[in-house]
Amino acid sequence: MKYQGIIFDLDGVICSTDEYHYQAWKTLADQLGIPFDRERNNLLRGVSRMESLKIILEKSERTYSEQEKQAFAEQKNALYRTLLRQMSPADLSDEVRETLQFFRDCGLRLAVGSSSKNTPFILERIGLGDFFDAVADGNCITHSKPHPEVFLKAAEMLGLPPERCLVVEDAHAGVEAAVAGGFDCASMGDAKDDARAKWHVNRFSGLRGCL
Ligand code: B16
Ligand code: MG
Repeated sequence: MKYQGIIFDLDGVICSTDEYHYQAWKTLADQLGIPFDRERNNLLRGVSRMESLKIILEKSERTYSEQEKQAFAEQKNALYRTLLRQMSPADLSDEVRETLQFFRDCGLRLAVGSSSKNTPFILERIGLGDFFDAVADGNCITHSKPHPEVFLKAAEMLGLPPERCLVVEDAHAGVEAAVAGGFDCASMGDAKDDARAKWHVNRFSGLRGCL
């Protein structure tokens, strides 16, 4: 088997917190009178919180101080975390749970590679707090996707070189990060047709065909 490990993006791959991100950013954008819709929300996939805010504020007619930007990001995150509290193990689909177990039974080492600083909280909510062999997230990196740092960190934590790991992503920024780090990438969801990915899957269970 070519791969000895798999590194999964979190939002949009393991679970769907993308809708909560959208609702929280939409509330902030409406309050500031900035146009924001689901199409624009797609640009925020995989990028950090402050980068996301920067993209939203590009459509603003005025500029904001660093202090105001920090306050906006904190406000968004507080609302986002309130929404995340609704999540429970029922938000992890049977398909994802069974496919993860299949990979584990194959002897693969499994990791999360996410830009989100809320990763530990989300994994806890969906009942995967202790499941992964390694978790690299927004709390342990200085460069967000499309920089490869988070995936390189995850591979290092797994004790594997990039060429032995498959990265699974739903964001173009994430596919770019994986390729830049020397990983094969399986893309799905919003990034499914990204030509830089080696594999293109319609659904999570389709990842079994990448081994
Ligand atoms: P937070 P992923 C990313 O997670 C999200 O896709 C992206 O929309 C979000 O801005 C980023 O996490 C930071 O999240 O505000 O929770 O730190 O897709 O890399 O798992
Ligand atoms: Mg994602």
